[in-house]
Amino acid sequence: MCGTCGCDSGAGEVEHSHTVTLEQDVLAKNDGLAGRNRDWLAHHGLFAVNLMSSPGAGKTTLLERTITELGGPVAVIEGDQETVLDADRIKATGAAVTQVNTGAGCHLDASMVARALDTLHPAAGTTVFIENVGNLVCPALFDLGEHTRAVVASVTEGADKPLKYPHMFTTADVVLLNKIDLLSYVDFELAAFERDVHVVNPAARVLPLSATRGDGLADWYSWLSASRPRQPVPG
Ligand SMILES: Nc1nc2c(ncn2[C@@H]2O[C@H](COP(=O)(O)OP(=O)(O)OP(=O)(O)O)[C@@H](O)[C@H]2O)c(=O)[nH]1
Ligand SMILES: [Mg+2]
Repeated sequence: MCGTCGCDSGAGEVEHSHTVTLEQDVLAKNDGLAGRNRDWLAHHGLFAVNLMSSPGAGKTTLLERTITELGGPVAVIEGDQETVLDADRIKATGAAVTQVNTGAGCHLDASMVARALDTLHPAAGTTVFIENVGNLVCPALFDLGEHTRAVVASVTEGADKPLKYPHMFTTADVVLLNKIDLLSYVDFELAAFERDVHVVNPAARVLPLSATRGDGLADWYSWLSASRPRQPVPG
């Protein structure tokens, strides 16, 4: 994975036949920085959600609609290899946004998120959505210090993804199955998808939805508010 796309090149990868293993120290260093982000977020009264998916599953579309309908202060960290296209879409909603371009890298890491938080400096009570780089592999390995992880899958990708990309689904708190407005046009077995998510992650919630048509979004908003950490009562 990382060895072929160039991210973390020279940062300690060991290649064994067809698999590439990130050395533990790269991940350990990231975990340390993620812990600092977690403390920083708690100290500033913020709620952070890491949104991950393959390219085009609908992360930005879901964010545009969520920002408009959820209410309350929202800030967004946009991760993409290149361009500010997604940041421009988020900016149009009125939410604060900063774009992180990873160049050859295929995931956000905790240090990138620390810098983005420093730029955004969201006010207490803000929900910080982190749109990770579209990729079902590497982002799963990198803790960003987020409170919760949402994986967006879509019916056009096929129902076999939980078993083929288990790391992504294993670390998810919620799996948002997007584009269900297209179910009648594609060969996608919803029951098999849900079963396989629970094979790799029995605790994950699966929420079918359509970011464009609006199905299931009330469940997503309820899930967000239930997952928000309770703010300490001042004094
Ligand atoms: N039919 C349908 N199309 C959708 C839905 N959600 C998103 N799309 C379309 O899917 C395409 C990709 O959506 P994006 O929101 O840009 O996807 P993304 O996950 O942010 O993509 P990357 O940032 O490139 O990884 C766009 O053409 C959207 O209009 C949905 O619920 N139904
Ligand atoms: Mg996007």
